[in-house]
Amino acid sequence: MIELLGNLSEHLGLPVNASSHGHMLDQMNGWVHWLMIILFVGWGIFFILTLVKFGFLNKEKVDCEGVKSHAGTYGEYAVILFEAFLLVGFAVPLWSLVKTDLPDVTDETVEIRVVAQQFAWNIHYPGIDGKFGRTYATLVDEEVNPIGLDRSSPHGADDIVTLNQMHLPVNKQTIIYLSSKDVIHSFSLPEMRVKQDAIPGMSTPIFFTPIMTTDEFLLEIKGSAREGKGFEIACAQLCGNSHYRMRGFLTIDTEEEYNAWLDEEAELLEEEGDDDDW
Ligand SMILES: [Cu+2]
Repeated sequence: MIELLGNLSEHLGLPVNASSHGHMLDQMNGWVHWLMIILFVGWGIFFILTLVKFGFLNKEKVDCEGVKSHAGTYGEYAVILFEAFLLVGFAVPLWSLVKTDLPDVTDETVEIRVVAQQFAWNIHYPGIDGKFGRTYATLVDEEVNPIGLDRSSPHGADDIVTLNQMHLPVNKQTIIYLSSKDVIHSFSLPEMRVKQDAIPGMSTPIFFTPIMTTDEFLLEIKGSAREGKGFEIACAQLCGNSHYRMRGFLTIDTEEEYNAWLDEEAELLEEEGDDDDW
């Protein structure tokens, strides 16, 4: 029953869901829409009844005593009960599940940092050692070091930093530590059902598990208006005059593809290092 009513979300034009928790949010969305449909139809009927009863048909019979029936009051109680049920029964447990109950970090967990700025996404990978190097505001150089990474700090030498390009392996728990360099942005992955404000001075953890690779996604959206366009990172918070072009790209790889990409990035880093020696 819960699932059946929640399936209304399939008809709401939502993006394809590509994360393990997404269907729960969609179901919740379905339930909220049922409540809204009931309220809309209920209030609409009430409005028309009122027009008929006290309006153009019955002008002479209108008295000044008002309504004596308690149906309206009971109706309001029913709505409050249903809203409380949605809030306590669904929304609060779901919020804790997808937002506050941080998963344990294991060897299998993918941890990355995302630093938003006007108007780009800097993606920071810990590299082979799995640990992030230190970053300092004083080292920030918009051309060569946008996040101020200290390559000489412990664990910093192998870190990988990309601009607007995020790769993740499929079916792996991902934790993103999100922050911002300037104003408030909002990190949004519509297909992953992830959206979180990026706030300067704060590191906000977000977590999800992708369940669909980019290749599978491209097959899934074939024939739709979205055809040919993979996952994107959108900024969902008006953050300045070029907010509209603050767009990143997310590729969900198979495990092998992901490791190959990491190797490639590590090689590029080495080549850059060689260049510096010259
Ligand atoms: Cu932004």
